[in-house]
Amino acid sequence: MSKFNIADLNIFGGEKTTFSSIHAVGTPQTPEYEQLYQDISGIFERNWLTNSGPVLQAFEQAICDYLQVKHCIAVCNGTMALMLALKALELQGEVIVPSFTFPATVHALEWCGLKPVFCDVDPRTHNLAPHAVAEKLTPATSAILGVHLWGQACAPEALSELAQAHQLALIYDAAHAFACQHRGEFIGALGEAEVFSFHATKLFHSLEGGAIVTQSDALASVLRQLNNFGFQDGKAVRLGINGKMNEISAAVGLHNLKFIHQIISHNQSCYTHYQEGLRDIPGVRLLELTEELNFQYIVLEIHAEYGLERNQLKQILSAENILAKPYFDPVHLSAPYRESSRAENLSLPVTEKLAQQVLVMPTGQQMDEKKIARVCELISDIQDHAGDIARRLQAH
Ligand code: T4K
Repeated sequence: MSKFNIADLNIFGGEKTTFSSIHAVGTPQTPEYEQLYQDISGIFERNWLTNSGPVLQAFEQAICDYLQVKHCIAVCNGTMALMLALKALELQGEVIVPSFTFPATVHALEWCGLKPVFCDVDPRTHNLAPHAVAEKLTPATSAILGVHLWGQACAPEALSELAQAHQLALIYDAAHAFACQHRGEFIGALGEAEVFSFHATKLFHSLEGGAIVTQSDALASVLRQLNNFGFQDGKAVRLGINGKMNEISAAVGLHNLKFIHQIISHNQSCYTHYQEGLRDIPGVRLLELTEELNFQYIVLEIHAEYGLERNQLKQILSAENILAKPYFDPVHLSAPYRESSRAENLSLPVTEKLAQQVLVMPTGQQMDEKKIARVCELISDIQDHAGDIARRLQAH
């Protein structure tokens, strides 16, 4: 029997928080420093710090070997990787993209002079709904930019069929999907190109970083030029940019890759503990992850039956040092887009609803079975007293 008392909640002046230190979504995985320091001092001893150095080359090869892809072009971040992929494909006109994503997916299109056409998602997977994509096609459509949200493959069979039937390029923002599989194969070889983020908050990171992977020799060669000022043999042959990853980031990435199975297996067990702990709580849906994924995002939907709104729950948890995140605000409703022709009279009901419901929970090294049980018990106790809590929050 739980000894829960509303007055003990920190938000109402309770003296103790559930955790004495912060447990947040996105806390970086910490590598085993000693080995990493040796790798980094080697970089300074060689005095070769960037511009396709030996560590960068080893990192790219390691990614190719791991994902079983032909080419990997490592870059300074995932956003740059997206822009380079879009530029290399020489796209024009409109690109169909979800609005339920991190803004970088859509910003990359605008930075490349492309028009984002926002599309709704499937309420079950949170990924682009292929039937909705089909409805957005126009003669100006040049590509589909799918996002493997939360690491789940974004309907690749249906989107590939659509792309082929309409001669469209198909690219994937795989920022969440490093080491995730679809039908037994690593995500990385789908579409023309796939783009990863290796940002510090990702389960596999290089501090900042990203990569474009592709099976196409021709595309890889263009990408390598674009990523390095358009240079080929020291001469600018294209309008390139500087998207290069430095040696230290590559060393961190190479180092972290050694621990990837350990990290994923821990995250998978965290997911299972959340699954067990949240199973019987009315109004809480844990996004079901059915394939071999990296389990870096524990995604809850808070429905009306819970008795409190998602933001209220977030606020209460936050006061208990549990920093859950309400990813993502619909991009079409954000300042750069909402008053533009991109979002005029646009309604994306699933996206807009999910944006009110989704709450991503802390996972990774900082969490274990006991801590997750405490978090789930708290979410359950709050639900049991939702009416009283809502009244007190209003009076607060
Ligand atoms: N496409 C998609 C679908 C993406 O999700 C992203 C990035 C991209 C493209 C672009 O890739 P990059 O250009 O970023 O490589 C974070 C990340 O900054 C962002 O990379 C990521 N997606 C997004 C999902 O999460 P915010 O705005 O949530 O970051 P922030 O600073 O609020 O940090 C999140 C949490 O992590 C906080 O609770 C604090 C914690 N944290 C963060 C950092 C940086 C730490 O504990 N330590 C740290 O060093 O975007």
